Amino acid sequence: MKSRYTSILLFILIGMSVYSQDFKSANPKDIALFPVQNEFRNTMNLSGIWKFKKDTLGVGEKEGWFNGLKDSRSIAVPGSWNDQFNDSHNYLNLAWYETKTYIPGGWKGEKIFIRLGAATYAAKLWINGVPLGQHEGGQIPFVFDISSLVRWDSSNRISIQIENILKPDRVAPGNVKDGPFKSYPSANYDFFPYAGLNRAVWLYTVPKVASIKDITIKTNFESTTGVVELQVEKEGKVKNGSVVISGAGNKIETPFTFSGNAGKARVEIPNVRLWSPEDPYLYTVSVILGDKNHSADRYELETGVRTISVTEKEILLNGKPVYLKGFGKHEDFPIFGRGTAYPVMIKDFELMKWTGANSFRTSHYPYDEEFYNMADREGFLIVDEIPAVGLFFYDESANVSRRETICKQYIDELIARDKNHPSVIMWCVANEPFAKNLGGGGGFTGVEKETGESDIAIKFLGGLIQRVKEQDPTRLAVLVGVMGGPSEWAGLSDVICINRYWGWYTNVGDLQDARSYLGGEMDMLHKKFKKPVMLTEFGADAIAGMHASEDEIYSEEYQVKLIKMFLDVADTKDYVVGMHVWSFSDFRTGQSLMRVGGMNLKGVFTQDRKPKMAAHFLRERWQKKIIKNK
Ligand code: BDP
Repeated sequence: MKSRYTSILLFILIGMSVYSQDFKSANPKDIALFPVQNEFRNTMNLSGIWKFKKDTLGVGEKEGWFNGLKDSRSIAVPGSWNDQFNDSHNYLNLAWYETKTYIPGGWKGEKIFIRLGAATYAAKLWINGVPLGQHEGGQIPFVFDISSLVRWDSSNRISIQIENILKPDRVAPGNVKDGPFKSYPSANYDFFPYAGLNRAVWLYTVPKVASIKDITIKTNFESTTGVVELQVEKEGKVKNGSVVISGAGNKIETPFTFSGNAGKARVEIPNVRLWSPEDPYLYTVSVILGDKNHSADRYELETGVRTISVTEKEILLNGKPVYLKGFGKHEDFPIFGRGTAYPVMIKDFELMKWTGANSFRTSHYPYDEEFYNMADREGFLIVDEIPAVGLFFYDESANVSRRETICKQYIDELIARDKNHPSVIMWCVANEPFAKNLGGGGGFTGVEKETGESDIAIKFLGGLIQRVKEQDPTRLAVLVGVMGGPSEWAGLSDVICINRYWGWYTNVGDLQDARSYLGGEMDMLHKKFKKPVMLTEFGADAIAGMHASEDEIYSEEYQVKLIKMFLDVADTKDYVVGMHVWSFSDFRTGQSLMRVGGMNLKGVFTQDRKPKMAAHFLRERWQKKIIKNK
């Protein structure tokens, strides 16, 4: 009897493993090159109206919903599903998306890929009913080769199963027992866990015989000569290639040969025009595979020549001190949720420029690729953050190491995707990793040491910083420390990045005391680590239209006064390299007594981008200087 059960169990287990093997995991390297249209490559953007169905009972996979969604409703892609309907705001469980498309006949003989810009949080993908791949991580693209599954004589069904179930062993985590943010839904972070196909889905081709897989560009300059070093990865039997860099009156062609699948080129640009916020000049870099007359593939991108480095007190852009003025942001807007909405993006850049800002942090996850293209063109400096918010270490070790594995995957994906953007100057590996006992601030309390929490955290966070540096030594690697957290964690960062809420969560309403705590703490951190300090968050909630003649929290006046106090204190410290106000605009959160109407109201603009008094104040203040006068 026993052996019969054992064999049934074995059978089920084998069945399960065979089944799960059908779904390949996405390879971070495959997202390196954004789909482009040129004489060798084709693209098709599948944005539009798709079919959608919630799978509340979790039966879709068993019932074969990938063979065609029945009784579905319509949904816009891209866009979070939560606010497109009247009954799904808090729904985070399984749901299915489906669309159908013909593939152009001209694509025959090419390699065909599907790229999902962001499926939040985890997705499984079927093409024409055949299981293809899966991906975990809600704000980073992933790619699969679909060439062998394409039908040419009928339309092709694309089925995607998505869920955003909040779990402690995910990143960002949710449903954490005793987590810091008590809200519904129970995310371990302070923004709404919007779910679904939040960015566009693309089909695209690359040439089958030989193609460019990846391009990594590193820039430098010596006197007036720019130095561009390229690493090119390819597939196929082509032996040589060339790179053409054009811009600022130059067109420089440099041939190179491959050793295996890797090729390298070094290009010198005379009288280089360096990239900076004041002059965000972009060169066009065109990589060609094969000979000029028999080329096999081509990929073109725009990039800037610039360097970034750090001293004890400064961030240097092209060897000159630069001061970061700007915001922590969110991708958030009514109805679309976290879905890409380019008019909103354009408006955000317009408003950031209007305030005189020159930078922003992609808190708390990577944004849509167009944000980075815009920042390159408009001269904004980006702190590019992986979706590692709400991390904690006082947990079962299996959960901690699962979160660590996912963070490493995010780093690989983010660097693969964003490494050629001159606007990206820092990689941020975590926002506010929590210690069990906040309140240390100046350093470890005995408790983290006793419980081993400090060792685990240092290994975890230090490992992430290290991974970034191995992959990209040309930029800064940072993490953002939480108020009251051990300073040793924040100290792992190239720039001491801290979020501080003196005058709001602590010393609420009392800006006098807040001022002295803030100044004292910044001095202590700089003295301890001998690194520049940046305030990555500070701010106060303000209800647009609420006014008060005396210091009263939630009034627009108090928000202005608090922001002014922070900026005034920072101006007296020669080691402060940047001030990012939290937040650019009001944004949706889970529901809690702290969040009236499920909104965080720390925006200096409202959610629909109307300026509060604080936005006018910043415009007055920031328009005055871009580079810190030393
Ligand atoms: C910090 C977080 C940010 C929150 C902010 C706040 O980094 O995501 O929205 O504080 O409380 O804890 O407003």
